[in-house]
Amino acid sequence: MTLTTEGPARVRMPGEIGVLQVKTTLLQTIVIPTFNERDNIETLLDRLVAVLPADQSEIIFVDDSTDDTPDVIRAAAATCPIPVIVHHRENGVGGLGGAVVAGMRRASGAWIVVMDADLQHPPEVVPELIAAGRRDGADLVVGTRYRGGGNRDGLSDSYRRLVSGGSTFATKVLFRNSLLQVSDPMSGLFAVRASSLAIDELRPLGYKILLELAVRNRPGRIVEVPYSFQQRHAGESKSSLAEGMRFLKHLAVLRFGAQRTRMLAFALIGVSGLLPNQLALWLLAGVAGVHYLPAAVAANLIAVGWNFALTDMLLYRNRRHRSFASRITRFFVLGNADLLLRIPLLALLVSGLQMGVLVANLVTLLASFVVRFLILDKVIYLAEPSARETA
Ligand SMILES: Nc1nc2c(ncn2[C@@H]2O[C@H](COP(=O)(O)OP(=O)(O)OP(=O)(O)O)[C@@H](O)[C@H]2O)c(=O)[nH]1
Ligand SMILES: [Mg+2]
Repeated sequence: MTLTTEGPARVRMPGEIGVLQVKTTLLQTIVIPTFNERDNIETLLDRLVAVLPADQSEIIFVDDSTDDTPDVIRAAAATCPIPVIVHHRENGVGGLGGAVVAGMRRASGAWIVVMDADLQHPPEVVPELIAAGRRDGADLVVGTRYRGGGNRDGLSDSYRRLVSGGSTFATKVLFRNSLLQVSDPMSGLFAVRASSLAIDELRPLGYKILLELAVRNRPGRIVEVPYSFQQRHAGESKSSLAEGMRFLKHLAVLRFGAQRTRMLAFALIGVSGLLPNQLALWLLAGVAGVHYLPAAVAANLIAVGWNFALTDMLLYRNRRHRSFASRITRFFVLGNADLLLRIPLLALLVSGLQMGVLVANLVTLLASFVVRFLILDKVIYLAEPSARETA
């Protein structure tokens, strides 16, 4: 094995302050995330073997499959001249991005190349990525479909092209500074110099690990290598609407931070609660003839129920450590205790400070919103102890 001089990955071990230098013994590690890709493995390995120096390379598959893909990889690895590691995960934490980071942690190459298993990323481009990085002294080499002869012909239909083009544009606008040198921030094909990686700073969420890396690690020099995005070789796409929602969340967390993103989502849920609130009030007071005060209290209860359902199912789905009964009780107490705060505050603003009723009402709603969010976020839906510092 050749000992390269290009520098090790930076890894911080649990409980350790500072950075541990991991020895890199190879030129390159190819990290390939797989989810049910059994029919692509053989061709993928054959094509990688044809272009990579076997004594300076390793291939790490990080697999979250529910089929026999890991067995297929192990069988192919037995005759593969390049060492192949299969890291199968039962929990699939962080999805594709989490898999890539898990692979990076085990890499011993001075360069880590990330690519898909379905041959949409031609294996023949891998040596070009490394050569460009070494030649230009780059920390990050991005395979691009949008520059210098690259293309995205493999995107199956115009809908996929539109989604891909739209998300590329939005991402470039949101992260203008970090992505100045990157024309294809959605790319899943890239090479990173291991010594420039700060793995512990990455918080992968879904597909867009390159974006995560470019924004949080702030690599020095970034260069691009054009390539032609191919049709999927075999098997099925795993991208879905849920993955699209995860991407939007990823963008928001990267841009605004995790807590402010939750606050924004909580505000949107709160605004959406106006609809059932007004509807219930109209039905009770307008149609059924109930007095407007009890009708307003009932409408408020319905809106709190609506807010609870959305908050519990969407916003804090991963933090439901308390029992359902405990969560719903606390949520309702908070949603109605709200009135205890708002009514005296309203009286103070209107009678004490001579503020207009509508403006004062808005102020109390905003104050209550912030207080309720903080109680929810810090008391009712407590983060796991280990996740608290980043929550
Ligand atoms: N380990 C792991 N790999 C995943 C996961 N989701 C997708 N992958 C892999 O990530 C790569 C990209 O996924 P694809 O389904 O091809 O996504 P895509 O390229 O956006 O979609 P298509 O263009 O339709 O192929 C493939 O190698 C998948 O097997 C996951 O949750 N865990
Ligand atoms: Mg694909």
